[in-house]
Amino acid sequence: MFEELIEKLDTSIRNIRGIGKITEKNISEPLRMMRRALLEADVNYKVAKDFIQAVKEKALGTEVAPKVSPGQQLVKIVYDELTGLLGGTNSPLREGNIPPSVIMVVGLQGSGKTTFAGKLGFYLKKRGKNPLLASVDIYRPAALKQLEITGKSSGIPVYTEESDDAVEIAKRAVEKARKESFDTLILDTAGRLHVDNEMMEELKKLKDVLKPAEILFVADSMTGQDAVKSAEAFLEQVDFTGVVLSKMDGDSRGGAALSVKSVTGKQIKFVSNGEKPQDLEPFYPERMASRILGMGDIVTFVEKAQEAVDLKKSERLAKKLKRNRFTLEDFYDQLAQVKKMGPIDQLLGMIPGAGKQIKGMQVDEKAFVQIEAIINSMTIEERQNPSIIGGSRRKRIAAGSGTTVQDVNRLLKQFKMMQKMVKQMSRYRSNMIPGGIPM
Ligand SMILES: Nc1nc2c(ncn2[C@@H]2O[C@H](COP(=O)(O)OP(=O)(O)OP(=O)(O)O)[C@@H](O)[C@H]2O)c(=O)[nH]1
Ligand SMILES: [Mg+2]
Repeated sequence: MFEELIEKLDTSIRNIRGIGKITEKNISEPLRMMRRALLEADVNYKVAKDFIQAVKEKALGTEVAPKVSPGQQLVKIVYDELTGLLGGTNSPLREGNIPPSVIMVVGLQGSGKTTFAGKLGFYLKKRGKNPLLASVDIYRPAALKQLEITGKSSGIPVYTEESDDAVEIAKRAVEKARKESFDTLILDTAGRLHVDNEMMEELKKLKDVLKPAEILFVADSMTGQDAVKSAEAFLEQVDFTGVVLSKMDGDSRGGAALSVKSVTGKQIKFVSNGEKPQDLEPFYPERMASRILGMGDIVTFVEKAQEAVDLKKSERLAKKLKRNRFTLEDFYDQLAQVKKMGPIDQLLGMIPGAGKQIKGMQVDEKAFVQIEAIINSMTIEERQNPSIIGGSRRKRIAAGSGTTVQDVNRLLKQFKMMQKMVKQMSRYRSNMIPGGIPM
């Protein structure tokens, strides 16, 4: 599923990952490649264009979080946009107030309606529901037989009736469902080669009479952009509530599917990817985006770093580091941020070369409170320029913070160590990690 898109996007994603700094110039070529990959994978032209534009604007308007490389940040932005394009979050099936909930299945001829109706029955039954299938395809006698076979292989009862009035059949199917305590009625409708008035009128009538909880439009993903066009036509006429992408197991380019949500505004609810009853998946935009980009790990990493670190403070710190002005206040801020991120030793492990230098420096809860008290007892001048803190000042600070001179000494020593380390790290890391150092 989406194989071709995944393959096409792979190179441009790798290029994006390698970006050293997010500037208009740096990102324009990789984004152009990405746009081309989307178009080649059959994504609607306007959708691709808007997508790239949105990524670009976000990229230029977002600060890169510390500990995250600009490339990783950009991948995260692409992921977020893609998730949005696919519908944001999973949208479960709606249920009606009074059973049975009616689910109408609509779409062009051969799009996969009958197959999907059977699979949906199977899916619901596995989740403890008690569905009934019915066909209102009055135009092809073979259609009833087909649904009966489908129902049998899925283990779902089927209501059929030979009549030339679709609405009457549907009413009686609802009646049967109600009487026999089926909680869901899946109604398979007739397809046409092209959207025509007679067909739409019939669907509208069914909709008025049945008040379905869901009208699912089955889009044959093999037909590419045509599926998107017919979706638009159906939307205008019957205003369906959700989309099913069928035949996603085929060698379709899949890109059309990416456009459906954005063109119709309706959520993709299921992906149908085979002919067996179990070949049906509920659609999860986030998981799909992750699969398409193959980048789930980076996304989680960037999210974690963004949550934990105060961007503004890190930015200020980065500036200070450039001017070699790392003060005790910054020291305190950094400790506070590090604490927010989780167990210290785990974090130290993530900083190459840093672990050994800070070893022995205890940052437990109590020590932290003490450090705060000591720093609070200093004058602004002392915090910004600790070298002026001689013996008598140390005594005063110890007394003011309820600690001992030894405690103050230890803190000043730790600070000096940190300052030295920061200087070293900023020398070889500040170019790689815009926004600051990891601690
Ligand atoms: N590979 C694959 N084939 C599918 C899938 N869904 C349906 N098909 C096949 O596509 C063909 C048409 O499927 P149907 O379910 O009969 O389509 P329909 O929309 O009910 O067709 P009409 O009732 O004639 O409008 C059949 O040969 C199905 O086996 C799918 O997800 N994957
Ligand atoms: Mg059918």
